[in-house]
Amino acid sequence: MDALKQAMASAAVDVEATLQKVMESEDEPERRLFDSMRYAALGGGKRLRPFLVMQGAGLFSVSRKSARRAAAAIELVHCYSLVHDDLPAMDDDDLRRGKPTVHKAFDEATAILAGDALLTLAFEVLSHPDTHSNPEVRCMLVAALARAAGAHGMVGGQMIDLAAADREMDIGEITRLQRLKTGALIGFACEAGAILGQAGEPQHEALRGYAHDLGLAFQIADDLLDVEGTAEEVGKAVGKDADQGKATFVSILGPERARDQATMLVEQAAAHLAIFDEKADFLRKVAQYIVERRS
Ligand code: GRG
Repeated sequence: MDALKQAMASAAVDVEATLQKVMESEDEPERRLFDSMRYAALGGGKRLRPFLVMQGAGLFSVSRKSARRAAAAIELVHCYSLVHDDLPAMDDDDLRRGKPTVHKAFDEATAILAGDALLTLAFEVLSHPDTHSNPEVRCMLVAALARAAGAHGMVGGQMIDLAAADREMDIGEITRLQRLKTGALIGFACEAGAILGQAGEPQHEALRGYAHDLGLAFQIADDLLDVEGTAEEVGKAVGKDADQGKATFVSILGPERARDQATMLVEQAAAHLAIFDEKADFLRKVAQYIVERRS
């Protein structure tokens, strides 16, 4: 296994353990809710956002425990978004991370509650003193994640996406949609370490620039996988964008130009990290991995 994959696997193990701990079983009657939360959040996914948190935290000598908790919080929000996005009222998907979606394995009402509980648990985790000894830092983390996940970020992007279903969008509109829908959470993942490490503005600025380009490259790769990947590889239905007549980077630019654009964004992302030493090497490498991945 190469060093990047090893580091990603190690971050995934760390975050899995923290997720297990914060979702410990309850007795009946809430047990079903905890089962559905664990089903949604444990044992799957690339854990990319947690990896970004851990690597960002590594730039500022943040304790592994703090980084793990922030990483778990962002993964909880990500998992909630997947559960709700898969619901019949949204994307209506049966397969996620290679297994039946939460509303298929449980039921719709339970899936809604599981998403609600995962989202709120993220803020409980961040605001706990174990995440950081300084309450001001915890408050900054909570505010930044709330902004990234809410109407000014992911949920706002999802609304634009729904509203765009019946009309053409140009490349500028798609870029804005994706910056909110997937970019905002990736942005928080990249900056969380700087918040935990109480880094200076130039460091925040560099990580924001990196995250911006990384988020777009990630989305282009996701669009390409929807066209070129198989359900077996990606663990979810493919070909959905075309079936729904959705405008994407790939439908507008074509696969070749989209791939070129992603490669250019990866180079640009790495350039933002010039102010950091070799501690940022995995962040440089993961940008490349993101566009080459097959899942
Ligand atoms: C429903 C509130 C709400 C928001 C939904 C992010 C999102 C907004 C929906 C997810 C649906 C989706 C497929 C978005 C495209 C990009 C994306 C977030 C893919 C999934 O992320 P990965 O590839 O997934 O990191 P894993 O499973 O590896 O964690």
